[in-house]
Amino acid sequence: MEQNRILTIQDISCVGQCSLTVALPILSSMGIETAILPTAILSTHTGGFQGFTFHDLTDDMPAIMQHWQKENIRFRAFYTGYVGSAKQLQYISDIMDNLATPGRLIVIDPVMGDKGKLYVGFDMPFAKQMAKFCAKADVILPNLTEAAFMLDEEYIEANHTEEYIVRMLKKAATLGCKKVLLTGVSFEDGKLGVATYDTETQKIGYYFRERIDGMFHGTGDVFASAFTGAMVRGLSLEEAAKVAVDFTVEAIRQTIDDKDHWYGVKFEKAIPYLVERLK
Ligand code: PXL
Repeated sequence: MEQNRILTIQDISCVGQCSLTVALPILSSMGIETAILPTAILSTHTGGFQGFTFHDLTDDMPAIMQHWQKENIRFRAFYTGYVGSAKQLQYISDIMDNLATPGRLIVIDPVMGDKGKLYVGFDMPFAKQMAKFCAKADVILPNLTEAAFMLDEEYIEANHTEEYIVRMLKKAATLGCKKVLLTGVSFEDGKLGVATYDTETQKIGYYFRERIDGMFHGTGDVFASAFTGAMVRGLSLEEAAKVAVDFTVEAIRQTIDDKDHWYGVKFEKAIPYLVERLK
């Protein structure tokens, strides 16, 4: 059996253009066989819809892993996003240990908040568990909110100093991951981007684009999916970061004229750009 597939582990928000409904089409369009492990099923995401349903799938995870083990199913890469509980982190950790091909790649997006606040349903103890879980990663992709909660650091929205960003990158690396990619970095008005740090080469990199004003839900998942796909396709940390930033900007550009489209971005319209870019 060909084992060159990725497993992405995050929730299914049935409506709302985030998590698995974003990761699956993006990774597939990048030519990567993608298996999924849903952590929960929600009627919508939690970022603005009222009265969403939530069905937790934690207790399904051990049997799913056992079945995959029996069938000798393996994964060459793992990408985790929205995970609901510390218990799930333990199961996911077991899956990574038991079902990886040699040279596995692990990308952890420690999804738990944005704009200085945790999402509904997350708390400080979970942030600490997620911080521990990050030790397993080749690359972690926190935004500045998530980094601040995991590292007991101050959250600063904009006008960052280089000293602040470098401190966040280096402190995040002490969680035990090999590479760190911080999103939401801004050294000057009108520019927004990412910072990268590779512990092996000690190299720090930056990539910025013009800031597009507004709040765009789900862009973290769009970014993380394209980044992971680019890494799996063999791009370097910095190249994968650029592709993912540019794709996310393109998805936002496809959305800004539609004022009613508040719950996500129209990443589908940007997929041709991504496919072309990777040729
Ligand atoms: O985009 C991150 C995300 C994923 N899954 C669910 C969410 C959110 C952000 O709010 O609510 C269920």
